Amino acid sequence: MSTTVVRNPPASSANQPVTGPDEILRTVQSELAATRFIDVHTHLFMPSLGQLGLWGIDELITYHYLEAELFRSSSLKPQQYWEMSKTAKADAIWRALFVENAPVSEATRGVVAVLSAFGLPTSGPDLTEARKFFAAQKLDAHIRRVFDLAGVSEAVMTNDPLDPDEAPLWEKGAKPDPQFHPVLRLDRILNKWPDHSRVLAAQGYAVNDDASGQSVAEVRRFLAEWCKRMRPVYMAVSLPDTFQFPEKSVRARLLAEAVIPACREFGIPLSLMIGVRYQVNPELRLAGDGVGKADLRAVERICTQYPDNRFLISVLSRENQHELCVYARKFNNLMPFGCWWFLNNPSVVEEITRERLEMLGASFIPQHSDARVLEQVIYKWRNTRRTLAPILANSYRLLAEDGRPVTRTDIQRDITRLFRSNFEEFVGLREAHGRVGAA
Ligand code: RAT
Ligand code: ZN
Repeated sequence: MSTTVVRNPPASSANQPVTGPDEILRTVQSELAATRFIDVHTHLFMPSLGQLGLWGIDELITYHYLEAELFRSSSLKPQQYWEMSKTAKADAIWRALFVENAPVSEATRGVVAVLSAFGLPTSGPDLTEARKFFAAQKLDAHIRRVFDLAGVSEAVMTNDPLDPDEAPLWEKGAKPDPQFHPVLRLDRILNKWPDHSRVLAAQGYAVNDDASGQSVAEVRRFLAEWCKRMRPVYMAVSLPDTFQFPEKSVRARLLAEAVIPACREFGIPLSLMIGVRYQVNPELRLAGDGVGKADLRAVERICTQYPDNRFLISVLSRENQHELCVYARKFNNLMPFGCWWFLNNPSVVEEITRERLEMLGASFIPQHSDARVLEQVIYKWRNTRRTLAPILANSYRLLAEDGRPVTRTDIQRDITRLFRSNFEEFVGLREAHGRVGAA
């Protein structure tokens, strides 16, 4: 698999100025289409992690983004919904959001785009045909086809060493896959220490409820063992809008004395996804989280205090985006990435990406898919390309108007940087991890 799927014109024409807004837009569109992206944060799993990976029509329709929308357009109560089978849930969502209403929201439109990509009916009364199609797919070939349709070469996973369904698969030696990169996810340890310290203790680590004594050293030992087992490209945690650093808390102590030093030892970044208000409506389960504006001085302190560490940062609140750009201008160990979850709508992505380009040039990672269900990468990356093409084209138009004509080579280099090499370099993907085969 190569970085680009369509060969570009000969070098001579690639270095000619691209003139006029229409030609600039067309060149940006063709380079976006030709570049295979790295999806830097997903909830997808490589096939050797067995049943953990979600795919197919029923998973697509019962995505938690759609579950949240169901309760706005149906009289079904969450309690009734949770008691239903997966197919009955999908049928209820299909009826409420796709048959009784036009699917105009971002998440519903995404399902339509996926069905259409596979030539399946997009406005049928039920899901019979789609179910038949997905039941006939063989996973390995299906993954390759989906990645081709999405224009991605690799997806970065979210791997939880304390998930009782996932950990044993790694312990047995899950077969690595060049299309998927592991990430050591730390939410259970950092956000729910009392519950999970007991799990660590049961595994033989000398930890206790208040993280005193040998606890911190033992967490570090746990992280080192998992880094050797998983070879993650980074460690990651999602954090509430109330996140502070430093502070007197188990989380801050574990971050400062175990996680950040372990990242340094293994030469990998730490990803902080900040701004979730957990379980604002617990009845909605996974769909029940909200958003809050965070105090990004915590990020400032982290970047200042640990200049030898690298931090991938995504913030959930729209109100925090400008500040994040300002911090990225101050600290080159901070890499802003993605427009996640409630931000992943064209109106918001447009605003954030324009701001980032204006303040940071091409030195950021514009988007990740956050896909939970394999086929979602098709619509999420299609939407990203569609939303970003005019924004990038506009930057080149302004540049040309100001006296510096742009070439296809300029455009190609920026797009490669934004969607591949900023990530590869920041995490050291092709060096320490030796996963060259993937792209
Ligand atoms: O976007 C999502 O699916 C959220 O539920 C979260 O998973 C978020 O992306 C996260 O990684 O915490
Ligand atoms: Zn996520």
